[in-house]
Amino acid sequence: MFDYAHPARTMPPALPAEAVVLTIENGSVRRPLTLRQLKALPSVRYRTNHMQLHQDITYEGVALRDLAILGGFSGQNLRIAAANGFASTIQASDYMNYPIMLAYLADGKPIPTLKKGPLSVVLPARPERFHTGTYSAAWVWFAERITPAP
Ligand SMILES: Nc1nc2c(c(=O)[nH]1)N[C@H]1C(S)=C(S)[C@@H](COP(=O)(O)O)O[C@H]1N2
Ligand SMILES: [Mo]
Repeated sequence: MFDYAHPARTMPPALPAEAVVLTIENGSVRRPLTLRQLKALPSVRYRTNHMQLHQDITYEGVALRDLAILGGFSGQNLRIAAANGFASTIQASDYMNYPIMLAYLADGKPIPTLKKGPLSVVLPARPERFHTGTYSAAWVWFAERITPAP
């Protein structure tokens, strides 16, 4: 456990809720968000079959539409980058018309790394094309950065 008698040497790590988990960037404007700030935004929740996990899971998170509004690039294609260097483009026509989300809860619990968390892009059950090969790259796990697509 942590030894609070020696705070300078043994400070516990920042509470997870206070760590920056997502950065929204648009040109020179940079908006880092902690988990607490992300969870304070309007949320969406729905059940869908995760394309790579092949499991029906109820996800909760923030609609990409709302994150794009926050970044000031609503209506533009998005680039979502992940902690492992992967990045993918999400079409504006998809995220503006359907509640594609950045999920932080799966079946009511934080999403473990093995389930592609802590932040994972999730697409709704319909339209069906969201669950076909064309869209497999849209299911970005370990997401950490959102920008307008170049
Ligand atoms: N973070 C992250 N998410 C990712 C990827 C990746 O490499 N890293 N690959 C994408 C692509 S191109 C595909 S096809 C699927 C692959 O998922 P799987 O390896 O679990 O089958 O995840 C998508 N999400
Ligand atoms: Mo892929």
